[in-house]
Amino acid sequence: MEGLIYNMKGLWFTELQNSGLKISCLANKTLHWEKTEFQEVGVIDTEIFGRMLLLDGVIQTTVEDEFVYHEMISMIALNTHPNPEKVLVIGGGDGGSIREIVKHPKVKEVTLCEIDKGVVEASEKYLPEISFALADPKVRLLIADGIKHIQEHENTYDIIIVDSTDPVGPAVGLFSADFYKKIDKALTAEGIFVAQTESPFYNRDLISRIQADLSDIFKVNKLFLANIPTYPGGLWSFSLGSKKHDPENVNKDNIPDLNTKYYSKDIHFSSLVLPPFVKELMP
Ligand code: SPD
Repeated sequence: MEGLIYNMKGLWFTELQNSGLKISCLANKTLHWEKTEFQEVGVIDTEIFGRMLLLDGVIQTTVEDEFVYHEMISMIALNTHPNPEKVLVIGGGDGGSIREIVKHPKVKEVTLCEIDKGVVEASEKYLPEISFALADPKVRLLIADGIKHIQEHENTYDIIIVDSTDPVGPAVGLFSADFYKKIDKALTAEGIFVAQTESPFYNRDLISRIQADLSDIFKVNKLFLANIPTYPGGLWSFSLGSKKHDPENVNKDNIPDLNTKYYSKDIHFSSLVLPPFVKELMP
């Protein structure tokens, strides 16, 4: 598998995080590898982060640090919308975001639209602690193209979450202004959109372009941050577009306790406080 190298010190997985940066993890074993119609899907067991999902040699999630990403991509929007009954996740075939979303008492139905069946199957088999909620009765699992799905579902979802890979190859379209306009149409009148939007250190142009696009479409546009050790630079960004509700104006007393390990009532607000070098990316 791409990135796995044996040397005298053992089996090391290395991700080329960008043209000048690599991260290496000591691996105990390769549990799964397959080439699907869309990408290379791998699961390895690592010394520090436990089992790790790789897509085209890029770390997607690990058993040890996944909670940060999955709680944050889900909880800020869920606790900002007054009645998040219908939620859509595009991508996210590992099921981690779904696990968080079904925790919310107001969610009635969550649709997962993942293009690659191989990601869902590998996650169900090797990452059960992340994927188990895919079997929840509130979940509707579609193996389909997310862009096509939102085009066919106007005024349908209260929250849309784009839990994508990096903006290369098949995911490029999920980071475009055209896509955000379609998201806007697929959302209901008080709808909220959240997407993972990469590193504020290494993807600065991308983040400022996304925020500018969102500010053209949505009444409220925000960026929030979380620390994810296996992603480039550790500090990670999420972008939010909202038709009405501002995550900064949420009443703290109304945030339910949903058994989270990173997200909390305080983190809800503090994650939206941007250091000056990130604030300057905002329009
Ligand atoms: N650099 C990797 C970014 C991956 C973001 N998506 C992760 C999907 C986890 N559900």
